[in-house]
Amino acid sequence: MAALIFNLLSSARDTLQLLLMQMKNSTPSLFSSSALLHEVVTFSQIGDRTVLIVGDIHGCYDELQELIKTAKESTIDQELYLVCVGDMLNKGPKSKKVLVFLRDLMDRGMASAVKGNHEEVILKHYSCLCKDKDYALPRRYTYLKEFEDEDFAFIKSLPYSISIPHLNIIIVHAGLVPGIPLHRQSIQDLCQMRNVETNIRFPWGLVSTAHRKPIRGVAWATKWEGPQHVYFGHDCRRGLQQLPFATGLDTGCVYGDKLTGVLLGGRSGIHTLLSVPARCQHYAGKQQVLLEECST
Ligand SMILES: [Mn+2]
Repeated sequence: MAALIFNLLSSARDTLQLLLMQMKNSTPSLFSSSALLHEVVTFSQIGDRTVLIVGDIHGCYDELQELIKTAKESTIDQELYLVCVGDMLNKGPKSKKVLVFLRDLMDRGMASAVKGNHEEVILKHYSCLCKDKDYALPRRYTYLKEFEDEDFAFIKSLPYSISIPHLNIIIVHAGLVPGIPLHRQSIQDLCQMRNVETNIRFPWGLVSTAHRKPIRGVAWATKWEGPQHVYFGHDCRRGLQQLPFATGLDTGCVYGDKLTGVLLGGRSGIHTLLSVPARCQHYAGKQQVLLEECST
């Protein structure tokens, strides 16, 4: 009898979780735009190249090039495989250059990237532009006028998570809710969460809830127990986060702090953090004032 009740409760839990996921994923259309939500990058794709995982770039093209240069000097492998944790675009000065650079690398099998919440916002504006050619882009997004349809198609094609099994790692933009399998994570949580709250006790254990704002709960990475190590961005207020099974790489380059990456694997089996300083404060935060581009 006890087993029957447990099975019924488990079945109810699964149904409830599925419904919640479907509700979350179906609310805004911009969160259901990717045909391939979760990408797996295999050893045959990377080979013995060293992997460089880079935090939120936000159009800081010069710092990205500087970080890649530093990475190449730090490893015996001259060819890197670049992985971006999302929010490659927006806020900073050279989003189009970052996009063109990444697309070229990906075309040549030398990079992968996940979508961040800023890529989602870009797709939302693109959707408005498609529906209404007179749609007025907000001032912060007027730079999108120089984007072609194929640029937007490229952004749309990016997955929400990348798993690299031979390194036992997962890359997402914002986070993962502990205890929920990857394919059942909400797309919104993958792109936007910062905290997690373990707040509902069911007979089978505790259930966690994700929060966008770090007001309730704790940093999700402190509750993540693996087995895969997760590399993520999105949380520049907390800066570099180094937990046993998670590393937060958003160190606020666009706000004038630094661009951080981690160098992994390769022939030397390297595992080291790297960072380069921002050339200037490119973006002033909540005032939403785009500062003058660096003169250097
Ligand atoms: Mn973000």
